[in-house]
Amino acid sequence: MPSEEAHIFVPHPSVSKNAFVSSSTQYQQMYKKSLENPEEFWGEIARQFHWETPIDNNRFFRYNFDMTKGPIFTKWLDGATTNIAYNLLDRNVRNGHGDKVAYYWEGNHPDDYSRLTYKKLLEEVCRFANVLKSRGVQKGDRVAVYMPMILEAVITLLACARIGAVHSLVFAGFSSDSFAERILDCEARVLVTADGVWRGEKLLQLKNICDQAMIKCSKEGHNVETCIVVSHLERVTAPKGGVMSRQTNKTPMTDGRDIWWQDIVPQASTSCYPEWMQAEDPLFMLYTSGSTGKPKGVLHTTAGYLLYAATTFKYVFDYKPNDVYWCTADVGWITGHSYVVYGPLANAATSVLFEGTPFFPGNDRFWSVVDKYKVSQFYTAPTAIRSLMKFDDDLVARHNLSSLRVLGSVGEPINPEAWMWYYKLVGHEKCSIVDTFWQTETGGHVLTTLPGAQPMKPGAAGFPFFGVEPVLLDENGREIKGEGEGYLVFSKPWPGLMRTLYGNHDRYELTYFSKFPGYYCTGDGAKRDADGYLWVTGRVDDMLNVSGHLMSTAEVESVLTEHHGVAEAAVVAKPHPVKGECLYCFITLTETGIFDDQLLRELKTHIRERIGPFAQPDVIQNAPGLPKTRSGKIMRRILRKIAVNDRDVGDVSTLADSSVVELLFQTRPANA
Ligand code: 6R9
Repeated sequence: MPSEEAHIFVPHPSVSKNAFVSSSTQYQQMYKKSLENPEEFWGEIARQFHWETPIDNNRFFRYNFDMTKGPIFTKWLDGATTNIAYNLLDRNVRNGHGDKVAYYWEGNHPDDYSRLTYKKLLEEVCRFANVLKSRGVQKGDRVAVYMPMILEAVITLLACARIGAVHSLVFAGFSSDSFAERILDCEARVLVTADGVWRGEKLLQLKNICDQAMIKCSKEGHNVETCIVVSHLERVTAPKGGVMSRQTNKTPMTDGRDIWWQDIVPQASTSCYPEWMQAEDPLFMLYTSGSTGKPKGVLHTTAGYLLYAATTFKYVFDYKPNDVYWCTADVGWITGHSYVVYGPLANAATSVLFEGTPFFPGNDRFWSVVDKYKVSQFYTAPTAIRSLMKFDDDLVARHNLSSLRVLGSVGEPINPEAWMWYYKLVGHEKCSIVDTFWQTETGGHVLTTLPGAQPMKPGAAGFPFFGVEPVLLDENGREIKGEGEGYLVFSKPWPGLMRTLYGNHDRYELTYFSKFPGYYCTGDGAKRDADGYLWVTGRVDDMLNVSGHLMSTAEVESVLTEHHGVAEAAVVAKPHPVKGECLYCFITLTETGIFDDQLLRELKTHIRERIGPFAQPDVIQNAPGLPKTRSGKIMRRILRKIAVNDRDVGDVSTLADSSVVELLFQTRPANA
């Protein structure tokens, strides 16, 4: 298939006609206002929410991004007080949305599903908030959460928010070591989890992992005092039918410390007065991997995060009252926090909460769920799209997807091949695609097109969201105006930007603000084209330099996946005596792809033609799987080790499946 990179796709009239932002001009007006008059722009939005202490316009927004002028800080709406759970629940119930469905829960097994209205969610949140209080949790305390995609996960987060506790959710796929490290870092005394969960045909015994983590914490002198466990397995269908009772599953429970959720929550009162929080009080922390050493506990605060999650959700997904929205991300990463929980609820949206995998019971599960709930906005990651492209098109085509209007992508640059497949097969060339660039640190989308406003270019993130001012800098910190490529940085904060790294403000300043004084540094590269579109080229440390030619891994990967035999590609640099670096490529084949000399020849020719002779790979390895984090990001750090046959790969605890690493070591090609 030829590259469609140069193509532009105008939003379909059915999308732009009724969109909140329906033209480029309207976007530009709103964008201009957001930068020139943030008080007015965000003030209007803030008025839709409840403030217990009103907003003080003299302290609306302050910041310092320049370390030479003093400590780095960002403050929004300082002095105002509010409660996020109150705004997401009580306010919506009061506005007549009590009987509206907040979540359709869809289990791993298609026989398991349920729904929760706003009114019921409010009651459940209050109950659990009262339980947390009864276990001694107070404002400012950290609560560790290790949960699957079940309604209690959302309830737990909002219960924390209601009483001012700081939730620290760790993705339930992290090892007990990683979890222990994170519990220790935030000194959580209360932990909330579930006995286990089915993911496809695999059973994850979450409570066992928590037990091991708690033992490790005790050895370090930190004791978790309360562990609340949702009894989940007994209420869902096992992959091959039947249920698993508490007796057969034998979840270990420690007297005095561990309590079943079901034994304590139903008795608790359904009303709980919210704790009024200062605008800059912490809401949650979420760990993200650092390039070295300990994971970073990114801290988000109350008012700014609320405004930003709410506003990006509304405009980027163009959410309207009768829509059903579905984000497939796990709550364990930032996309789950902002766009499964906070953003949708702030807009009184109806969402799907999906526990399963795209491949169970069949490879068309996503499309059958879209059809079942008549989903209008679908938000997923390029890695998921690529893994589904491998299968027969009929798996998509056999389902009615006509309810879809907006398709979202997040997590990494989307290669044009995957974009086109998403656009044509899933979106029937009628849906707008929003390629949302953002980070755990940014709290919400920072670069994207808006579905009814701008034409889309496959692979380009597009334009800054309201209030966001992106800048491209060269190595010497000089601004690149107009067309060009450089470091992607931001010159001032928007409401959702993180405020610090928990317990380590020095590391925060050093990591994000020391390279270019006066700018927040994303660590990503980007290029601006002649039309002003921004294309994120990947992490700056993922750049390749072959004989002085700088190229991004994303660029080469995208060309490799244009070949019909290649489903996914990951490219790393390998030191080379002559070229400095050479390309080492890992490719995963499609169902019809055959790894033979002909394929290798075709790929090399294709890269030569599309990028240039200097980009010709030295090694192409057949990779049935790639080392990926649970959120689907390829860990190139590990691939770089495989490329040089260095088995000292370091921490692999964040990998979804660490066995692929050994396999790739064993199958290195002879010429590697
Ligand atoms: C939301 C999320 C952040 C890193 C980020 C960048 C990459 C995310 C992207 C993208 C290109 C996109 N990234 N979205 N790159 N286009 N649309 O993924 O947060 O897990 O913290 O990762 O992901 O490299 O710096 P997080």
